[in-house]
Order: sequence, then structure tokens, then C-alpha cells
Amino acid sequence: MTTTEAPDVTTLVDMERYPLDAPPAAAGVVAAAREQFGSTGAVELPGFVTAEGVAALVADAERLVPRAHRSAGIAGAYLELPDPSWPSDHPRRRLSEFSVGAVAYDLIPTDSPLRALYEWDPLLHLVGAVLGRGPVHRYADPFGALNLAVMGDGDQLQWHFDQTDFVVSLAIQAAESGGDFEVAPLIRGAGDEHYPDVARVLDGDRSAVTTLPMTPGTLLIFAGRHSLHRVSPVRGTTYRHVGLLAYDTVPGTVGSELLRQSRYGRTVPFECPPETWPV
Ligand SMILES: O=C(O)CCC(=O)C(=O)O
Ligand SMILES: [Fe+2]
Repeated sequence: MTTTEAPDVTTLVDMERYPLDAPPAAAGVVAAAREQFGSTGAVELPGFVTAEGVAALVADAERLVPRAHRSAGIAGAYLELPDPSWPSDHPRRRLSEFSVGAVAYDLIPTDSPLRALYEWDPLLHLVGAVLGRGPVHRYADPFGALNLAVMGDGDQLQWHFDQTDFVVSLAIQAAESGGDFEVAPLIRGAGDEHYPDVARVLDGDRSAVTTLPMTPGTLLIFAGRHSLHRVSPVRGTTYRHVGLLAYDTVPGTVGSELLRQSRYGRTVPFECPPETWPV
């Protein structure tokens, strides 16, 4: 891998449809997205990245596959160890299978178009404007701020809540089948866990669940800390590639050591620049 300049993000994003470098021109798009986000806790921006941009992101994702840390096992919705003081069928005790690959932020080089997009301030401002809760910050976690999620045949992600307020996911490549993003939007609130509602989703009740097929180039902004979500099992030989761009309303927020160890296989970030790593 060679060290080169960060790609020009305006060659990736459909700047006519989403003129983010000219905020007044983007006002209509932002207002519509903000309204949808306010009512459902999730908003899709279709065709955010152009077909050429998607091709560049796919090539980037394929070269980064060897850097993905694979993890598999059983985990719960709260991304913490089950607490035996809860009854055995309580949502805090329930575990289900996951298997996933993730390339951590500290392994994504500066010449990656995905990294360039995450570090592009107009996107940060768009996310802030859509959320409408004052300034948002890129997640301060050196692993979890930006991930490339790489999922192959049989991989899936269990129902869970995120440890950051908001995640923007960018579909890069769809699997042959499966790999849908399923979400029960805003099922819990700050200080109000709604355990019976969570239990119903874990039991297979689909009435509160929306399924979003991951169409390449679509950007999805969702309230991951309060929305229960999962990725259905992937089928076929094509990788499902998704960029996960994390944000928080509180600066300096990081994920737990347990999550770092489970998802990335380590708790201390690499100090040498990701460009210098052999693939
Ligand atoms: O891959 C996705 O679409 C979402 C992944 C996710 O929910 C997570 O990594 O927390
Ligand atoms: Fe998540």
C-alpha cells in the first residue's frame, strides 16, 4: 500500500443532488431529511455516492479485506456481559450469534475514499443539520469512529444498540442475498429502556421492525444508541461491504474495552500510520 493524498470527496458524492459545499442549495434536501429523521429516527439518502464513487469504494474495500478482524460468538443487545441479577429471560441476559469482520479506523489509510468521506467536514455538517440537536462530533474512538464492515457467507450481526449516539452507514457492496439492515427505530429512550418492547423484537415479533435493503451508494443516518438493529445472515460469495461512520453529541466519547476486544481483537490502537502497514 502506498502513501498518497486523500481523494477529492466531491468526485465521489453526487454534488448536484446533494450540494453540500453550498449549504443554501442543499437546504431543501437537509430539511426533508431532518423531518424524516425526526419522525422515524432513520433517514436514507439514496444515490449519495455516484456509481463511479461506489466503484472506487468497492476497490478500496476489497484491498482492505485482509485487514478486517474476524470475530464470532454470542453477544447481547447491550454489548456487555450478561448480568445474572436479571431474570434469565430478560433482554439483558439474552445472547444470540454473530459473526462479522471489521476494519478499524486506525487501519484505514489516508488514501482511502471511505476515510476521506468521513473526514470531510460538509458531511459532518450535514449529519449535524439532519439531527438538529446542535453540533455533532466525530466519535472519538480510535477503533470505532470509522469501520469497514466486511461480511461474507453465513455472517450476521445480532440485535443490538450501539455505544455511540448516531451512525451513518454507507452501503458499498450488497451480498448476493441477505445482509439486510433491520431496525426497530427509537425503541428505547434516554433513561427509559422499554424492556417489554425490546423483548418482543428479540422474540421475533416483526411489528416494530423495518427492513432496509442496503443499496450501494445509499447513505443511512440512524439513531443507533436508541434503535435496536441487526444485520440478517449474508448468503453467497460476494462480500457485503458497509462503511460505518460514527458520531456523538458529546465530544470525546469512546467505546468500552469489552467491545474493542471483541470487535477488533485488541484494546490499544496502533501508533504507526495505516499507510505503512503491509496489507
Ligand atoms: O453493517 C451494518 O449495516 C450495521 C452494523 C452495525 O450495526 C454495527 O456495526 O454496530
Ligand atoms: Fe450497530
